[in-house]
Amino acid sequence: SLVGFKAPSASISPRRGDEGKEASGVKISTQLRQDTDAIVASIRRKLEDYLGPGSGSARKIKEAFQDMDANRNGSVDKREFETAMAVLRVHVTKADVQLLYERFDPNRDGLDYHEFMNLLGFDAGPRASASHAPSSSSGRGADESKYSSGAKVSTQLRDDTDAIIDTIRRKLEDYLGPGSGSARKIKEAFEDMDSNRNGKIDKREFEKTMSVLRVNVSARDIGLLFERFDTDRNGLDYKEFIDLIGF
Ligand SMILES: [Ca+2]
Ligand SMILES: [Ca+2]
Ligand SMILES: [Ca+2]
Ligand SMILES: [Ca+2]
Repeated sequence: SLVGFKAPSASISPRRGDEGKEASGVKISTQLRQDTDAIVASIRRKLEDYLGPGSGSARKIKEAFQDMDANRNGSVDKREFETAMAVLRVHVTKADVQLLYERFDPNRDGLDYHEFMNLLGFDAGPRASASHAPSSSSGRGADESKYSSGAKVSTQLRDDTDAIIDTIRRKLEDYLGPGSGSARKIKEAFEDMDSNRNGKIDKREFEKTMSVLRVNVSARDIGLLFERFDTDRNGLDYKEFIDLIGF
């Protein structure tokens, strides 16, 4: 059920400029934006009302996404979306849903978590190479859905990196303090780590943060982490970072 997750209200950050571009980096027409802005705003508002005040954690939003994804295939299709809107008592027409999906589901395979975050107003940054990345549409198994990149990770690589990931998550939580799970804090942490502000965390930036967090990682560990999470080998973008820290 949708009952029980907290509102993302305090965590929803205003989009930055970049007219004509979605956070996903997909160009959309001004017309489509105008046609959907009102309903998007209404959905965000209703979600906040329904879920109550307070800042929502990324984990809770993930749970909400999983609730909406009734058949658990990793994406919210139009029918699942309509059901959720009915539960939330958001009045949307089929035409509205059509337009929303045109805007937020540019690859037409249902709203994945990243696209859902965009709809909610979390600017997850451009998907660095959506067109080159391994397609998540081609039969992503349920067991892989934890890694929203859809990339297959070898069991060996997983074993080699799980311990260090746990350490990093724990240290990051300690460092961020209360509310460390909020999407806003996580976004801020990402921006802090990305010291040259190019939208990606490279290995040097990552290493530097680990020393600030007093996480003892070897260059080999970092190599393995990037092998696992930076599947397109251009630095950790926000989405990959989210995968790493476990949301
Ligand atoms: Ca689904
Ligand atoms: Ca999609
Ligand atoms: Ca960077
Ligand atoms: Ca990357």
